[in-house]
Amino acid sequence: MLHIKRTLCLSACGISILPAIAGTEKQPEKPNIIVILADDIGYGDLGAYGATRVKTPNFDRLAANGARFTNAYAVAATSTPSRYSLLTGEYAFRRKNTAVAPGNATVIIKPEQETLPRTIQQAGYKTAVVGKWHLGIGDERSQDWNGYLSPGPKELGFDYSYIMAATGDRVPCVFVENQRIANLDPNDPIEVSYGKPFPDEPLGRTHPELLTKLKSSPGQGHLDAIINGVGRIGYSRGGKSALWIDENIADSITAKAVSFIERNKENPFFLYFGTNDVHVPRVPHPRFVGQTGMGARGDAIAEFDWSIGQVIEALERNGLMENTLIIVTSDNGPVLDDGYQDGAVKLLGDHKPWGPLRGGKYSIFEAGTRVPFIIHWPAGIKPTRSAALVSQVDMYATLAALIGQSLPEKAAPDSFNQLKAWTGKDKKGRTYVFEQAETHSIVKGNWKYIKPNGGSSYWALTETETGLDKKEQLYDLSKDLGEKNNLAERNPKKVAELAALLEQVNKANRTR
Ligand code: NG6
Ligand code: CA
Repeated sequence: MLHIKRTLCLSACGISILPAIAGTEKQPEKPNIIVILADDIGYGDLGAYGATRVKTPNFDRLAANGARFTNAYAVAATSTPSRYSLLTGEYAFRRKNTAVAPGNATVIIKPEQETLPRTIQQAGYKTAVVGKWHLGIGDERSQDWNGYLSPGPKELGFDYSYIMAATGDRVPCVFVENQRIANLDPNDPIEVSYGKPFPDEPLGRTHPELLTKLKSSPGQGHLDAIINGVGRIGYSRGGKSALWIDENIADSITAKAVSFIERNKENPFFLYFGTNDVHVPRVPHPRFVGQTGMGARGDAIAEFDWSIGQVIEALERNGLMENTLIIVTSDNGPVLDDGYQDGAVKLLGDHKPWGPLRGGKYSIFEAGTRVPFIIHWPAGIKPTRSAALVSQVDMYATLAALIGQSLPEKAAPDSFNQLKAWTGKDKKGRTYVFEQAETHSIVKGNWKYIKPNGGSSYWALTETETGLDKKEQLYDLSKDLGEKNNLAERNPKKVAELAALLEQVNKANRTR
């Protein structure tokens, strides 16, 4: 019924129906688009990518019936730059203030910039962001946590928003719905500070006995405000009725994702759903606790899979599964201890969050940015497994092409249309992938080149080999996926070629 209605509307409204996807007879109507962006889920964390101890049946089902990529990359090894690149089609290093943002950051993507949601919106879609945002909100003059926070998602092209401003471990610990804090009592306003603490508010560092849900890891901060028995980064006071309960975050945001789908079943929609799982603090709902025997991190993966299942059910209930394109991927690679003693290290056992790759979150090695990436779209994509080189920076140009929306000249400066790779017609994908962590790297063909960095704060966290950060590195990923054998000295020509390419990307303001 719904399908017929929409097709009729598309023709009656004079909107051109999508061109047939190459090689298929079908003429799909405009697909709904859902991007499910996990937080800190690694290459090896999900069943379809080799995990066995944690069960991810919902993800695996989408993977089995869709396109599954083995060489897919987030642009950066941390959240803010990764998400910036996905939503703008621009490498984050080109812009200031795109490193991991504090909870009171002002809006990082400027309203005058072109964005993926706005381009999709212009094609007649209803657009929403639900869950983790981490791209700042408001500006210096107008960031009023007790009022309307603008600019924000609306000004960037999202019709509806229900967001966590930054991360689970950063204040303010509240949901912001359509740019106002949800459930805020005007008689108990919230105050937020990343400078001075509020006098008389107990802090993690002064009142460790109040850290009842999770203890912070020694030397890793998370000792400022205490919310829900968990120490956070940053200070806040008041706003009690609006504070989230960590155990319920997945339920709350998943419910909002589902109700957006329900509200928009009669028109094309774009849902950008950033889960809080499996970022710290990991406090999954009690119904997941103990499910994996791997502690909070494993149980949070199970919770993540449950969220996917809820989205699938909502689509099926409304007959929308066939023509909804669902992407599931992650913002950066995995980390075990990211600041709380939650058992992730102790209970890991033989689970390999990073799969066969080296490094993890924060790292320029493969596990920092190579992530699970699947696309499920029965109407347009046959089940395939692809080793094509794909990057989240291409989501903008590719989705625009998919829905027949031309890109404004200034839009998506580093984004290429990879529709053929997405649909399995092109086995190669990009000619190269650019990655950003504490330094930059390029993957091209079999080769991975890492630019020397000269020492940086994050390197110390991820690498212990002395001097590695000062050397050029070159790995043959076809033989050495674990990046153990630095071949730079033996292959000066390859090093020169890739170093030159990297510099070219660096110097240009765009690569498209
Ligand atoms: C780090 C935090 C870490 C996490 C990360 C952001 C410390 C010591 N560590 O600075 O806990 O919040 O930032 O993660 O504060 S991300 O996935 O959002 O990029
Ligand atoms: Ca992340």
